[in-house]
Amino acid sequence: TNNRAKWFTDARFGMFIHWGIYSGAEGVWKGEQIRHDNDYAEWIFYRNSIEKEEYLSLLDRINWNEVNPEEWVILAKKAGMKYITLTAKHHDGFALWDSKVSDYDIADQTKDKRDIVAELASACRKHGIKLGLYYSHWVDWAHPYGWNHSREIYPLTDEQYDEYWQQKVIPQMRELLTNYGKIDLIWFDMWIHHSESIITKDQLVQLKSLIRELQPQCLVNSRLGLSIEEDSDVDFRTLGDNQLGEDKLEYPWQSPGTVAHSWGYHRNESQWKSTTSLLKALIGNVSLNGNYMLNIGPRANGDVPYEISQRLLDIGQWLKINGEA
Ligand code: JFZ
Repeated sequence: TNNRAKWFTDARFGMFIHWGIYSGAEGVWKGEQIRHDNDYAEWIFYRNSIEKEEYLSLLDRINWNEVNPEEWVILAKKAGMKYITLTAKHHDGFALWDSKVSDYDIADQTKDKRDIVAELASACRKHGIKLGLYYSHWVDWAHPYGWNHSREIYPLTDEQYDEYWQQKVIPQMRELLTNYGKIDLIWFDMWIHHSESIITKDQLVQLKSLIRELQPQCLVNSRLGLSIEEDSDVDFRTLGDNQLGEDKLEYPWQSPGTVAHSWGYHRNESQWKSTTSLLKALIGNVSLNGNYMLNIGPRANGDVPYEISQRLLDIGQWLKINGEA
């Protein structure tokens, strides 16, 4: 463990936010549900083979007068959470900030040139919440050479993949680490080891070095694709989705969890975990020196579903009465 991660292990409880174009689809495209057993709502672009340009039409479902990232921060505070991780770019490749790298970003696609990363960053600073950004580095469905699952049928060359890497990933990460003040953590998402993928170790090391160069205090999670065991310079380990801790570990770690099933908002969600089971997950992890990062999937207008906000407020109440403070 290094000093960088001290705030993280002290924090224990965080908020994950999956919000993006997919939030407007709510898990349904042209009357059809997600075409897959695993119906994560944020996968609709890929699962239902939506065209890149047509996907943007979902932006019309966002009422921009109502979208206010500060409300997410206020909810996190009330829940007793100490940090937030927002999907700055999920697998759909769409950037929630003003990216100059491509026009597949929120500022270029909205009238008032909104920049959700900037808005969230200033709200976090105002309320004393640490800021994390999720960046899908491995998977990108919008870039012609970004990885997606059909690449098993139409494989990319290493040169093409590196073109995606050098022309999109590296410059976008540079933007995020340069234009938004202090970033407390970057949350990458690659659930296999790099040796099983088109990504090379050199590319991952390049990315990690960029972070260390531009923001030496910024934490990096193990889903970068280098394992924490082989590369102790990764700051904390992310367990599998909804996988809780079972043992104390040598290094800082975290479980990402959902209140229901999907990460992005899905209108037909039915299996809600009880407040008690969420609290047990948090307490169990904390008892093993781990963290719990609980997801909210706001609606297109930014509203947090009642089923989620209610549970978060209940957890915050419990922590206030029974927690350390
Ligand atoms: C990934 C994403 O595909 C998903 O949309 C969401 O963002 C989630 C937090 O991360 O999905 C995963 C990643 C890792 C595992 C399972 C699903 N895993 O390690 O078990």
